[in-house]
Amino acid sequence: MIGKSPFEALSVETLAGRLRANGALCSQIGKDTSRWKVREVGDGNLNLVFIVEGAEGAAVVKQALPYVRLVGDSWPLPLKRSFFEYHALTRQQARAPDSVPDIYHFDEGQALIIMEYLSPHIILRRALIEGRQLPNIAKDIGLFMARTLFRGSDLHMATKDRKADLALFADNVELCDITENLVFSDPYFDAKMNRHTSPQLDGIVAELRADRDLKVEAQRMKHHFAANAETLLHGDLHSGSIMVTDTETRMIDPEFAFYGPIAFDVGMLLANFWMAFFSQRGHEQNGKRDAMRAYLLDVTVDTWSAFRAEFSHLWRTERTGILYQKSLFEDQGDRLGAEQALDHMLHSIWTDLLGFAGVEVHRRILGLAHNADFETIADQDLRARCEAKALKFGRHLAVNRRQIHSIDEVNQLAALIERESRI
Ligand code: SR1
Ligand code: MG
Repeated sequence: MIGKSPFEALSVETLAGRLRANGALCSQIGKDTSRWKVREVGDGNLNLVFIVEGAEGAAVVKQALPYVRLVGDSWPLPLKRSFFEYHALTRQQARAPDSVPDIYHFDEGQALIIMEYLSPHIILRRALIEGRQLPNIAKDIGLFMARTLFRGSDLHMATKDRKADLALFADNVELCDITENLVFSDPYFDAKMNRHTSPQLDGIVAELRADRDLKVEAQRMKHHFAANAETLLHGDLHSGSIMVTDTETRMIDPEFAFYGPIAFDVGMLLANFWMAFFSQRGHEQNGKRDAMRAYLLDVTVDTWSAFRAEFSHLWRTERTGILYQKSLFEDQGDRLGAEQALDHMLHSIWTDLLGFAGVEVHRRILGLAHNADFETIADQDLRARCEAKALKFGRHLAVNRRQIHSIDEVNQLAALIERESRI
């Protein structure tokens, strides 16, 4: 029985005994523990994730560990990340209904969240590696980002509530620290936990680390991330944090939730589509991936377009916070003034998301936490060629972001680099 007892990690063997009296779980899956089947399926970098099936249904039990699972107990990490994940999920559910799993139970002491088992959903990253084209992801993710990022900001919230939330999530220090180091700094020097495909990428890695313009831009992005508490971010919105079927899309795992710049989530997400694009060459043995590559570029266009359209709609209909008050614009008959301010805002988001996307691409190839898109390419030379192209692309985004004016321009560049044979 779990209650106020000290934290103890669950295991496949102990879960049923420890959660048998949990009413929320029993009401989802049935009380008869002799019928419970427990599997540990966590393949992320940090936590335990169990699927528990009973006579009447199934649920997911997610538990934080007091250390980074990927590295081991030499890297302690506080259990309170589960608290931030729970609170982020409840806010995302309210701001973008049906976009996250339903939550059945939260136990702060055991750092444990019991939530909806999403089935037959699979992780989006896996689907993209398999070459599956999901028709709804661009619209669903674009809407999710616009709704959560707009409604968690001073554009919409009562400022008292936003400040309370800002204070609440400000304590997610250790997870921010991971992002601050792993995303913005480690890739650009010889940090201890870095790794890359070697020796194939050694030359490019040395070039990037000696690239002053790139280092300066990466630090400007870090500064922007750390100093702009604009909205409640998901904080780790990559294709491994999204579950899909052909018709449904759900965002999971917001344990990195934090008040930061709107462009961060959008840039991280788009970077993962661009990495999926550059990795396709490595998965081509299952058939030609030209159509998949075209699909992925279309997804970036459609995601950005869905985000912009919904953000603009919310700007016009739900701008109830302290920023750009209607009393200064629409109420004075100055609708164009509000539109002008919206254009400025979308332009800043655009420029910044390119910077965040550039560094995200770099850290997934040069830092500690790689992604399966590249990692599952068994042929090291082929993998290195895909990665080298992505690195070049990422550098262009980070350094030249102010001179890039449309997503079509970005995608033309991606297609050009992808076709280059001498890399
Ligand atoms: C040590 S944690 C490494 C990465 O895993 C998470 O999913 C985040 O992306 C983090 O940066
Ligand atoms: Mg995660």
